[in-house]
Amino acid sequence: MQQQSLSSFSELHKRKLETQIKNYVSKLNAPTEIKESMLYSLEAGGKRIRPMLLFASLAAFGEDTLKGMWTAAAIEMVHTYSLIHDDLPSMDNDDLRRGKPTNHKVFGEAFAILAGDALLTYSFQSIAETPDEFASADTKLSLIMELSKASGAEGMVGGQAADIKGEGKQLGIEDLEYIHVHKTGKLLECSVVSGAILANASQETIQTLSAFAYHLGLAFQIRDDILDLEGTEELIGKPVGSDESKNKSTYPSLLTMNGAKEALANHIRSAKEKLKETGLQTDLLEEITDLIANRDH
Ligand code: GRG
Repeated sequence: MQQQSLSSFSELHKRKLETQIKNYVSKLNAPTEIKESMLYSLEAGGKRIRPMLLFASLAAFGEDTLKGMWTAAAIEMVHTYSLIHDDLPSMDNDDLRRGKPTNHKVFGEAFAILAGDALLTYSFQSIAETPDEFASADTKLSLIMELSKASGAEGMVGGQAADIKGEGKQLGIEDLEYIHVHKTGKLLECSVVSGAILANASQETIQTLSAFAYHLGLAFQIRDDILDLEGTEELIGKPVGSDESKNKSTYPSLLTMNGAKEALANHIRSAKEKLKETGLQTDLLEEITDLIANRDH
């Protein structure tokens, strides 16, 4: 079966997802301020990489991508909550996110915390509300289990905790990998694996797709570090590797810029090998992989 191009696939699915999210939050029987705070960050211009991975994963199995809408919205809600809390004064204390004032700058710290909490809890409700024609009770339970593990102490929260613990210390490559595999990678993996769960894939295929997502997650982060460093160097007008860019452990600071680029290429190659191993129709997943390797923001 010939699949459609990634740009038309993404455009269509992004539109459907954004409508789903807006309707979902708007219909909540809750104080207006909390709904506004949730929607502000949900609609602040995210790239929707995680939902697209889930839809592309379903497409690889030749499944109806609509099945994944409730889980895709759930994962985007968890991602959005993590960004709101990450920006708080007690964490990164950021004033801007995606070029706009951060949630706590607009709604205050208490509402930013509450909006994050509401998004996290709402995500599990969203999966549970997947119509029965698209997912059995067992499937929904597996999806909720997957998302809980990916977001909690064994996943994203664990990665964030390790990151905070490592602040100001010189980390080794293994520590750095632990942080990124958990902080960023687990939710990306959950997106790909959720598509496979909805498609009733075998354990073997799920494991191969998890391995794909592991390499994709690290590639995503290495690219992020490279972009950050290039941006910093441009801003401060200093050559790559200068002292100003060395106050944080990153892939370029541990491996040099060339080493980081090489590691990125290796992870992209391994990710694509894993996709081939599945024997599925993985064109869209492959295109997303290339986009992540080459992204400029
Ligand atoms: C507060 C529990 C808790 C966790 C925070 C994800 C995270 C953990 C923090 C975000 C910090 C950060 C910038 C991590 C680097 C990788 C990352 C997740 C980037 C943002 O993801 P994109 O590029 O974001 O998909 P958009 O804006 O497109 O949605």
